[in-house]
Amino acid sequence: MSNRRSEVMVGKNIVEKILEAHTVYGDLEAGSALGLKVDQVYTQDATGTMAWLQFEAIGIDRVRVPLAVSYVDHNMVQSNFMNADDHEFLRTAAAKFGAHFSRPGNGICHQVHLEQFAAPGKIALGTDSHTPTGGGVGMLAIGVGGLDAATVMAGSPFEITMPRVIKIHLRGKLRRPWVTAMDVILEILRRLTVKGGVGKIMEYGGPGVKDLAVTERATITNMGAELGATTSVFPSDKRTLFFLSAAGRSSDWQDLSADAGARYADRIDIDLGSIEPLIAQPHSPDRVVPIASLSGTRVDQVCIGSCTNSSYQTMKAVASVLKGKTVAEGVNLLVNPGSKQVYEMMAREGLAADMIAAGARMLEASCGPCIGMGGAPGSGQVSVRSYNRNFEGRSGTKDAHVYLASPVSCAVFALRGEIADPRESGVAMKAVREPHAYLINRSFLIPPKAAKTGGSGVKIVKGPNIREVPVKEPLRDTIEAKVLLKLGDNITTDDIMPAGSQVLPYRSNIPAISQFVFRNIDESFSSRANEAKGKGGGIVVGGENYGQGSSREHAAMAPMYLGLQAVLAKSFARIHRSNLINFGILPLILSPEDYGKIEKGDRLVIREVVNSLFAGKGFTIENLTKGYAFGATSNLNEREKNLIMRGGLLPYTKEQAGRG
Ligand code: MIC
Ligand code: SF4
Repeated sequence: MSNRRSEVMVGKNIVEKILEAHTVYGDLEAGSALGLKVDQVYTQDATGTMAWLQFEAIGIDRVRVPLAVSYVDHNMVQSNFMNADDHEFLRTAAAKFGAHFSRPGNGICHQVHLEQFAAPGKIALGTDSHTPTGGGVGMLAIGVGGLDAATVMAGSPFEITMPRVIKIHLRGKLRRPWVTAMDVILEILRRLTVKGGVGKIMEYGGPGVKDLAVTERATITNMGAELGATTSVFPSDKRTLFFLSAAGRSSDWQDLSADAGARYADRIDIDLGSIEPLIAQPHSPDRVVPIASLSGTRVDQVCIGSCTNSSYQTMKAVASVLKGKTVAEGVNLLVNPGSKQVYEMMAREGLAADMIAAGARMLEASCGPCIGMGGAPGSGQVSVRSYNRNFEGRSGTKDAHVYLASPVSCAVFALRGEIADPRESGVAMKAVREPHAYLINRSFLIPPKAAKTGGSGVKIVKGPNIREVPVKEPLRDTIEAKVLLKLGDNITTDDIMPAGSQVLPYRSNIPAISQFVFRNIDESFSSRANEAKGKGGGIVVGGENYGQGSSREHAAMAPMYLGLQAVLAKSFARIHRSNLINFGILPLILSPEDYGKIEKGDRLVIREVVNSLFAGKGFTIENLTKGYAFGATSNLNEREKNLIMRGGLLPYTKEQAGRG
């Protein structure tokens, strides 16, 4: 395969090194389509039921990647049979198809994966947007939709449009203990915003890297998802070796750093020593200000944990803040440790006891309040969380005010009952060091059966709420449809397809979950979409960065089920754009002027859709209601054009498999 970049004798960055070692086709020029061989794929239960149903629908009897893991961490409330049925489906599907199964209670996928499997130099895909957590050990870990994961597990290469690689150059040292890795990523979000990373991979480097432990690096790469970045990655160095040795996996280590003279599309400089304790205000992770500027704000709820801040060291630091004190009256403190391993260490060393004595409500090792699975704040309450997202309504309470801050800052707020600069709070904290050995207990990680015997004798168990994957008809040549909704910038997938304890149980049942599409923005959306379905279907109009946030393909699949034909937006977030294409919905880009003219209720017609798609000259759209025409473009590559033509990735993959 030709690789223009490698033919020129220049130093390589880490991203190029990893990608080059995995290239199946294409080249590393930014903007080119690149096919990659993937080492690891993991799923979580909220996206995983669909991913495994799709894998089953492709018709392959065993995964064709070196490592596949199916985690259960999101849908843990089990208020009826549905969640538990999904867990049983996932357990039996993993046994049948050759994946590890991480039992409910084992922890949040990203934290467990970091502890057990993430390795420098590898490429991993995960059906969750925070998969980049693995970048903390020097792995290129990318969040994708379930169908992309299913096709890769079935043996297809993973195709990406080569992103631009940005260097984040770190120098200096964090002013510990009150300034943490969480403050670093909040500072980057403050500077770059939630769309600052779209089309980019963030590669960390510089002398400041060695100041950060792997778990701190993982906090930064985890929340790099909020920049909209494809992924983020750190070098693999002595601290990586220390972490992997403590995790019992020193043989997974390799040295990985950028060559001298490596080139980057851009560079951002950060002096770790100048960062102060920061906080993101409602309702976006980039609304970041110094904590000091909000001092005195009353706090009703504090949540500590999630995949962003779940390491043993983090929990130990929090325990040392809480030890011997009592959570303020009127504050609810909830703690969800990231993994069983962390939780067991906390229990054995008395850290959990210190938290309980202080009044913390200890939750299980799962996503919990982060995704509105319990722990919703009261009406209009202020909740400060060490999590990664504070989108409106995501907590389960529409009018809650959710802030994001570091775990130790959160612990101080819980004691004080208000936001306070932790450095001036008078609260003491012990310095925490990385352990030389983690307590390794793999009892909740069921390995796949040997390839020889395979899963042939295993029966996959599907409860009554688990429904077939819906498939769209091939792309229409004339799309005439009504604008059902016109939205602003940065619409999240939580806006499109809400989560929370009411909705998540329907993740395996698209007809049922489709009733909740856009529910928090427009209660009548699904009924209006159903009505429009018989009359050509619907169109949604969005602003910049449409579909930011989660990887949930339900935000494309359920609208597709409701008859959505196209989304017209000023720009799209990466994973959601792929999900739209995978489910046959046309993502079209329109200019700010044309965006300004369209109104909800307008009837639009796009003629010669197929021709326009392949000719690459753009689409002409007529606004029948207002009587004018305008242009829109699609930036689909050849593969994407072909698969959207057939109605999406599932029909396309089946057709390819039939041919092969
Ligand atoms: C999230 O944090 O929004 C989730 C829930 O983990 C999602 C996945 C999902 O919707 O199931 C994500 O980040 O991709
Ligand atoms: Fe779970 Fe929250 Fe992490 Fe998503 S962001 S994987 S819901 S802990």
